[in-house]
Amino acid sequence: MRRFIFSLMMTVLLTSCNIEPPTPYGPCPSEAQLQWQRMEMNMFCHFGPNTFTGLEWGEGTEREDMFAPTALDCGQWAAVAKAAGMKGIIVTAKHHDGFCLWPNPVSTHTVRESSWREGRGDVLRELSDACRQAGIKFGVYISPWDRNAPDYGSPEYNETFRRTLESALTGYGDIFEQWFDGANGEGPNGRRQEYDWTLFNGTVARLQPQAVIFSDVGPGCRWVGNEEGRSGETCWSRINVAGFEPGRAHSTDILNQGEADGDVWVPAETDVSIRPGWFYHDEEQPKSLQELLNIYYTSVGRNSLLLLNVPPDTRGLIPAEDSLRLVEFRAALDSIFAHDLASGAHVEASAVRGASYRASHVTDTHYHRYWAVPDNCLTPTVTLTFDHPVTFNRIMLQEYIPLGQRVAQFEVEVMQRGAWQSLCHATTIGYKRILLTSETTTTAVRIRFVKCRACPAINRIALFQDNVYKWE
Ligand code: FUL
Repeated sequence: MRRFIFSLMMTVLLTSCNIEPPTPYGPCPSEAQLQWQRMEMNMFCHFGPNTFTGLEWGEGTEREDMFAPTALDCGQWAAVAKAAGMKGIIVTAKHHDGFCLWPNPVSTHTVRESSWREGRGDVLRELSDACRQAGIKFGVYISPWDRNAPDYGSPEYNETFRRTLESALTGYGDIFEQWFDGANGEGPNGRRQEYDWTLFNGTVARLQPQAVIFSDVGPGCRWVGNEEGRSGETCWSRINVAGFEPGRAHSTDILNQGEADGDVWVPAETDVSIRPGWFYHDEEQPKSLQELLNIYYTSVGRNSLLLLNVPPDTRGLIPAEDSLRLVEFRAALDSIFAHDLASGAHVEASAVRGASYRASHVTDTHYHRYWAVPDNCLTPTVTLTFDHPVTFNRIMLQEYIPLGQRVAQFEVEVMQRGAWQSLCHATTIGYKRILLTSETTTTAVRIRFVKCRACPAINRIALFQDNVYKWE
């Protein structure tokens, strides 16, 4: 009898410890998309003939000798990116003018035809090596639109472009992101191209299976719909893609906000330049620290990845003004997010799925530990209580996105003079959401989930005091 009771107790104990995680809801990120999203901030480098001509869209007829950096040092680009806390660099290996920053064997408009380094230079080689040395990832922008390729506008060009991809995607190590621009203008013959996206995406998938493919409609990540650094206040990482293709995508509003019922996981990437142009122009200046912080809050803080363009100049170096601004930006982010005021809170929830999903997981920093509730519990609350009053003006929340995006609406309340008062409310969370609030002092914060598409799974709630960004 005693043995029976013992084994019964063991069974109960084991089942309570091994409660199944919530079932993934809808489309979910692939491992590569999850790793990509966790990078949060990457650097974009527009560099090529336009750097020297002052154009934004080169004609394709520029002499190769125009490309003449006097002191190219990709180690400096990587060092700047690293100091700014960027996890990867994406370079314009080929922009619309067709000029290739590497000796592409299927083109005669490349570094090889220039006198830079006696035609033996290769920017992709130098940058991929520098990234590897700095411990950051390397990605490429390769424009399908080509104003130089003689066969552009004919079926043969798709094969030329496939071989271009093949040459850039082999021999330079792992590529974390392939950036496809949807622009489709006229080529040197005045013709436009019918792009073979199945061939292009298939080539990337075959040669660099872990690469996240960017375009208006993914498949890896999508354009956020503007170049101002602004993701939607509501931002789903899902969209419907049937019937759309790069350059012929949804409205920019849909790209900006995603679709709650989207059939595929294609998270938003916010690409924006630190200067007015994408390429370096002498007369332009980098954005202010306040502008950069605003961009951070409206991109990383709204469930998207920030791809910040920092254009190298005619020397082939990132100008001092830009690198200093980035160091300031990093220092500001570090000071804002260094001290999580919620870390010592007592956390209680209206429901808990089981011991492995306890509420206190929201204040630890272990990515794969999260708070979850039973399947039928769509409107739970979680309360953080403090021994001493805390003062904060930023709230950060993270959903455990390996299980999909589940929260559609929530409210933040704070304890004021013995009663709960509403502080703010918002819609989606996704990978990361940062809410800006007025400065608030309280002994307890409660998050009330008002509408969830499936029981929420939350891996982080944090509070910060930002004394740098002046939010109106
Ligand atoms: C656009 C391009 O046309 C711009 O020149 C720039 O490269 C930007 C990132 O994407 O579609």
